[in-house]
Amino acid sequence: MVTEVSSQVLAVERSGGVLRLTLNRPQRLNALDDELLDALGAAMVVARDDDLVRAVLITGAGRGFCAGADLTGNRLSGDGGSADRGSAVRRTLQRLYAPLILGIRELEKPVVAAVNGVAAGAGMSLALAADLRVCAESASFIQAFVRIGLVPDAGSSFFLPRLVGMAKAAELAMLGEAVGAAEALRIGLVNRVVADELLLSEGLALASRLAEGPRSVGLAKRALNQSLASDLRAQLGHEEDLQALALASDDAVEGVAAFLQKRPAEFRGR
Ligand code: T3D
Repeated sequence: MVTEVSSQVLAVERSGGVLRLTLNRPQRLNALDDELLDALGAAMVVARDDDLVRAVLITGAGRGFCAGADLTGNRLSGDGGSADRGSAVRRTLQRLYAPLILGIRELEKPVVAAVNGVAAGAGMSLALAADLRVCAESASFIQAFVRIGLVPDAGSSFFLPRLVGMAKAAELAMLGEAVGAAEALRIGLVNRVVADELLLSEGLALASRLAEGPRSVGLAKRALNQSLASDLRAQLGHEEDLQALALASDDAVEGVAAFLQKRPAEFRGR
């Protein structure tokens, strides 16, 4: 068990190769205050540095996944002038949100979000930053920013058009309407929808399966990240580089040997 980075607001447990992060402020639908953002950032560093961690599962305690920034914090609701609030928010986005979102995307291990309830504002951004999303039938997604006069942040304006296309992204960001699980699946926001009571077991099963995968899972994530900023010629070059890295891994040797010996491969993630 990894317990060092567990805190009251974030439960961190490792079972097998999966690091499970449970946002734990259920009375506020797991809204993000600085303590929770700090804890999430620290957990992503553990995920990166601990070789025993080969996949991450993010979920929420209680009936919500994450209701975005904690609006009871001073930054957004405080008495200071708008310039003060603006610079306080900018500092927080730079210091806490950007490292977290980059930490998820740059982690060369798969991240699964098991969305158990409402994912709103930056809570939706957190879910969108994951590689795969499995959600409960009762889950919903809200670009809540516009409802309170803010713009999408924490990566939502990056991920949304790439996941659902520009027209749908504009609709979600500008109207701020809730998207239910079935619609989220239809438009490509999530990978799977499961019955509420099966969410955790299905999320863990998916993360465990990924954790048992080869080193090339992480390299595939790097390839997909690179493709977001590449033209075809550049991406073909990235694929050459990554294939050379994959071929140098023990897992590629094992994968080919297992195929030839007609047995299941046993990957070690290196
Ligand atoms: O500096 C920065 O951090 C900048 C970054 C900004 C990024 C953002 O995320 S901006 C967007 C912030 N989030 C929102 O605007 C969403 C606010 N919440 C809601 O609109 C609704 O709660 C939901 C639609 C998500 C769910 O509605 P419902 O009816 O299921 O639940 P509820 O009754 O509204 O909420 C339950 C409790 O959680 C309630 O507390 P109470 O009255 O029982 O004591 C509510 O106040 C609390 N809660 C919900 N969201 C937040 C929250 N408390 C603090 N911050 C929240 N975001």
